[in-house]
Amino acid sequence: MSESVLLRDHRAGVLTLTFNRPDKLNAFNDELTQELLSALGDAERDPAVRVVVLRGAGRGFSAGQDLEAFVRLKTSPTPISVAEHLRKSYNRVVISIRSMEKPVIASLGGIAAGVGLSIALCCDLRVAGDDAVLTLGFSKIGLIPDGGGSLMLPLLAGLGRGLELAWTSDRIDAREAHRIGLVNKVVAAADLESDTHAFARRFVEVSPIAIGLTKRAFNRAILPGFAGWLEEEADLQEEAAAGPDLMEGVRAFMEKRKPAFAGR
Ligand code: T3D
Repeated sequence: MSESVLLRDHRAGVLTLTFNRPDKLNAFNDELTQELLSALGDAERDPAVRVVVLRGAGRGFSAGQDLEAFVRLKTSPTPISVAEHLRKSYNRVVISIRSMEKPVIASLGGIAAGVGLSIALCCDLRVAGDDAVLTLGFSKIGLIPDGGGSLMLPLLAGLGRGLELAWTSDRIDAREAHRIGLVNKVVAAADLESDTHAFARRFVEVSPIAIGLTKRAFNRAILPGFAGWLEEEADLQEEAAAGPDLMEGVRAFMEKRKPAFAGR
């Protein structure tokens, strides 16, 4: 029997969910997305779960949408639109993260790219190993940051820095991510798992009432339109995906060559 694409480990009030597609740099296919959604729902309902940690198996957190799976979705006899796909997958994941009144912490080791990075940015807190590399990656395939990335990136890093990272898809290391406010702390890569668990345990000690209502207060103060913005973001992504640039970008990535964008 093949191993699950999402591993669950519940210890001392901390539920760790591990994306487990290491041979694909934990890129998201529909199976992983649905497993994650289901695990987040269970975590929200289970009072024994006080903190949730998201991490990736192997040498990365996640490389974002699985581009091979994406090509299959786009070229199937009944293709679903990009906006539709976002609404039934990533938007539900990040709404679940933001609305759960418990801390959700991303533990970033190795690469975090595309919607993998967006999901991490939608978490409450981020711990990075000193081997972490963050890149938006969307612009390289003609897309905009989705999964809440177009909101959380400028909120955390500021407008100018956010736009620069989104437009260039430059890779930044853990220290730079910490300097510009994208991660809360940087630890030695070898200690990432244990240090994240110890950090998560600190929130198990705090009153769950204070934890939950503080998150609700911050959400209402700073992100009151989060779900509505995701709808608009999905529509913009649909516009970006309407022309040939998206498939040219994806094919160029898979063929390991530079894309020749038509500008549409
Ligand atoms: O409808 C919708 O839902 C649209 C929503 C889209 C949301 C998105 O996330 S769009 C963005 C998708 N992600 C990307 O564009 C990132 C693509 N990957 C990369 O840019 C690089 O691979 C990384 C920066 C992530 C890592 O670079 P590096 O040099 O460390 O590794 P690599 O050699 O490029 O990749 C290693 C392998 O993973 C390689 O396969 P191979 O050659 O060893 O067989 C590569 O093809 C594969 N891989 C990496 N990313 C993906 C992937 N396979 C499928 N999907 C991926 N996203």
